[in-house]
Amino acid sequence: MTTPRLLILTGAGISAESGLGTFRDTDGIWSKFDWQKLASPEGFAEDPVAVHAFYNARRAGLLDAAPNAAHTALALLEAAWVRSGGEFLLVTQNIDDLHERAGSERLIHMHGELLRSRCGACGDLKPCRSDLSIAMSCSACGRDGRLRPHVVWFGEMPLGMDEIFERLSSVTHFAAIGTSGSVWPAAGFAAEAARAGAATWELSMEAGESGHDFHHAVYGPATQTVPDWCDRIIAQAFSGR
Ligand code: BJW
Repeated sequence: MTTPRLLILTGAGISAESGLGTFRDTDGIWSKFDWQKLASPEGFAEDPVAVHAFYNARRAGLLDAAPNAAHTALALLEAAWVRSGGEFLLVTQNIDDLHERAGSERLIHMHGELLRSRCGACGDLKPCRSDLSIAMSCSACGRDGRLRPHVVWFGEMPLGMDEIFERLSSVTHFAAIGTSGSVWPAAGFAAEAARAGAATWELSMEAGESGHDFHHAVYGPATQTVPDWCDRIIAQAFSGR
């Protein structure tokens, strides 16, 4: 019998009810801030002070936030899925740590992590829970002014792509939760999973840009839809085993 292999992709919508902003909703982050200035290597080169201020404010907001029922349901699903003999991977586009705080363990942050800094000169990664500034030096290489948030900006290569595409080539179940499907390469994951023969679900407030790649859709706030969906998917995947 085939081993059930589940890959879940999450986006900003799963953390919306924890008080963290989404990007492309009407009042989303990109309606108030210019991504070209704040989320691109060119923007950082031009005005690092503005970029640090943007991420420092979001880091402070994250430290005040807490995981919600959807994060918790995914952590419980992972534990149950693995205990039942299945393979599980959670890929998040989010730079927050709410999945970890809820208990998720098999997790890739494909767009990086807000609570880490990276040295643009030597690549050194460090935990980071307070403000970054251009006045700081790297404790590994000593260079001044090169620390940046460990996040993936437009035009940069997302993280963990080899493992993600390898897993997508053999998944049996795929779900995208709280993402608009407008940013690549994540926007292509559902089609990739469907090509591998997986059953695919979209859980969001409304159909995203890659809505046609999903076999099933569940619309509504993640804290309401995700816990129920987790119960259903595990019962379905392991029934009769
Ligand atoms: C709820 C809810 C609730 C609300 N419950 N749901 C032209 C064509 C195609 C591609 C390109 C192109 N030009 C450039 C590109 C590539 C580019 C790209 O995709 N651009 C598009 C915008 C066109 N991509 C890149 O540059 C990426 N790198 C890359 O492609 O490298 C080359 C490569 C080649 C081959 C293989 C691999 C790589 C890098 C992308 C980096 C994205 N960075 C950001 C910022 C990160 C740091 C930060 O947080 O500041 O990542 S942008 C932003 O968007 C952030 C997010 O992770 C990402 C996705 O957003 P997400 O999560 O989907 O949020 P929203 O707001 O869009 O959607 C929220 C959803 O939730 C909505 O649907 C709501 O309805 C729903 N929702 N409340 C459930 N309560």
